[in-house]
Amino acid sequence: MPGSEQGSNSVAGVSIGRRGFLAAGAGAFLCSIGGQEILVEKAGDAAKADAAAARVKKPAGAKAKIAATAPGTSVVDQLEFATPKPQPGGKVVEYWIQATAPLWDIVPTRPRRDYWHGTRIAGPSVFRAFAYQLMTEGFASTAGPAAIPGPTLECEVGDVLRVHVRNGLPDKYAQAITMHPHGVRYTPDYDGAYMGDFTRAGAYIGPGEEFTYVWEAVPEAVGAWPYHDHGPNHTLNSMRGLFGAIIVHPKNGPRADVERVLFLHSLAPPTTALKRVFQCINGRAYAGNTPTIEVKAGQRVALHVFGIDDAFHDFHIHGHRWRKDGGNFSTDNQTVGPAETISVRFTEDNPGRWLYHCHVMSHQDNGMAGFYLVTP
Ligand SMILES: [Cu+2]
Repeated sequence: MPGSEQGSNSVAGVSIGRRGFLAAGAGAFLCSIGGQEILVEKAGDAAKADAAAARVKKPAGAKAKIAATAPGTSVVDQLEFATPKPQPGGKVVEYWIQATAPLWDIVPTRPRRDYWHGTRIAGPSVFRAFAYQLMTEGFASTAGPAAIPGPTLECEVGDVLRVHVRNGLPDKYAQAITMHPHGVRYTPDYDGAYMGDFTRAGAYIGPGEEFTYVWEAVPEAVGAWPYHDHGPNHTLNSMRGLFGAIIVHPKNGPRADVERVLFLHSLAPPTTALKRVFQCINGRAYAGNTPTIEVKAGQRVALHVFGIDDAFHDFHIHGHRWRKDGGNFSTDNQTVGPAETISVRFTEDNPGRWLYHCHVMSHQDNGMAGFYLVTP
């Protein structure tokens, strides 16, 4: 019963009728693109959403000011903002990142295999993802694969993140994209959220265009946060891979010896045009395909776990426990909702091969699981 756990009478915040509700139960979702609503409910509908997104033109006010004639315009739309600078002792941390559209294998082992249950997984498992790719300075060349999740952006309190984003989507998938951060401080220019007539410069990066976001690592931003596309087609694009992590470290603070980001999300037929839903960790499904985390006894471990679809997941790791939210009580199974992060921290003391997985049964059985290996 793939995807049946996603039943809801509201998809992407929009109420839909009974027919839509039933479709949503099968993993559908509603994209609102340039005022047009598209229910992406079956394989191939993503192409319709892409075509609609390609027709969304750059709003007139996008380059500088919001058009004063836009209905509902407000004084807030005419505000101008200074570009943030690092705090004394802080630095500018720069990244160059390109959005592109790689073919992505959800179950790359051959034969496709679930190494937890020791079973074969029937194919196919390759789909057209959208992903952020790390580039070298000035977009000179690629610095890593286009991957799910995208590059992890790291800095310390007092720093400023300067993130240069290029829309490198191939012509067939050409449409505006953005990068919207959580957690860090930003002005409306660097929000990266498309808003029709009220769109600012960083909220519409057209095909072939570049934009530089400038975000502040304020003290309250310590922790791990997601970033994701928030352009005209953000629902579909976030579901198919345009997301990644930001980690803000305390200034000169102690760091974990092993730090990993784990994104919990589904890849369902409306997104992938594949036959079935895969429940994924970092774009892969089933232990042996999902990240295998290797740790030594005595190391300080930080696992940042994100929900990044429209379901609630939880994170369970065998043989371990941690303080929930840094409080007085321990847990070994913690819930994580959409665009929420939990940071699981402990000092490793239990060698062996362990499972980690979402404890929603239909998720764990459809691939949301992995191995955690501790050497003495
Ligand atoms: Cu789950």
